[in-house]
Amino acid sequence: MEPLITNKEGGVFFITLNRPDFLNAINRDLLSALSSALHEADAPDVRAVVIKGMGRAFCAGQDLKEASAGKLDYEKHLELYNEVFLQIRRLEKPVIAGVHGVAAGAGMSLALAADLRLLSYSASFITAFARIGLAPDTGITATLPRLVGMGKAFELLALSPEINAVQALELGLANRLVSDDEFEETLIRWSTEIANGPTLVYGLVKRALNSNRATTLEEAVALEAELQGIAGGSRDHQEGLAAFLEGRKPRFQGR
Ligand code: T3D
Repeated sequence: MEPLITNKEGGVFFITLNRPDFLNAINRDLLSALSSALHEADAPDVRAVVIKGMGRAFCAGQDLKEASAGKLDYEKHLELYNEVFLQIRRLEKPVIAGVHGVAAGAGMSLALAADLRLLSYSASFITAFARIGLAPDTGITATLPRLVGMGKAFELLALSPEINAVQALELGLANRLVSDDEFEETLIRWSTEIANGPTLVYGLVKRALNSNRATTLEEAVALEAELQGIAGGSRDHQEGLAAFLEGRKPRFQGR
């Protein structure tokens, strides 16, 4: 069975982790397939990316059977995880994690690397690293404190409680929460809506939020001005202005 399935519908590139018998735990094959899929998603006709899991979970993190078979040099292995994290963060288009069932360890890191998270009520998060005597990885130390603040991030990473979907929404780990029945349809509808948006601007929003350059207020406004220079010269901006003046909805091309 292929560890990962991809398909494109309209401007949305769907990536489905496909090891349902192991709650989509990430082994080497799945990790490299994920990296290849993210390369493929970096095409101009792709305007939004969805990452989701097959079966009853989003992803249970590193395949611990592979890890315990002693096949892993952790530091080396993390280069692959880090590559995937950076690919998601550097992709200048919205990445949406569709989380139903559990997202644990590197599975949670993967969900938090995305720009947006749609959860179903069956979703839960467990950082899980400390539970098995590991330090947090795959970018979660960069994303989690930004979403929930330092104190909560420490609690989640150190004590590793299970966070249910409602708690996740309250903490800011979810953008939207829907019933299990509505989940698939909402994921398709929402990602399609997003894929029809001003993709170039979404990419610039992501670049600005990723940036560590903005350490002072002066640097923050300077970066905003640089990115506005790009957005202000785009076709989508012209279309946005024209649509406003003509009293109609804009038809964005993503450029
Ligand atoms: O460099 C590096 O590689 C280090 C990177 C590490 C990053 C990490 O991700 S560390 C964290 C790793 N993940 C975990 O510690 C989570 C382990 N799994 C669990 O704690 C539980 O499975 C869950 C809480 C996620 C779900 O529990 P439950 O009761 O719903 O399901 P289950 O019965 O435990 O699991 C179902 C099957 O999936 C089961 O297989 P079986 O017995 O039916 O053949 C189970 O062994 C398998 N499975 C679940 N998680 C993993 C897994 N198999 C391999 N690796 C897993 N992570």
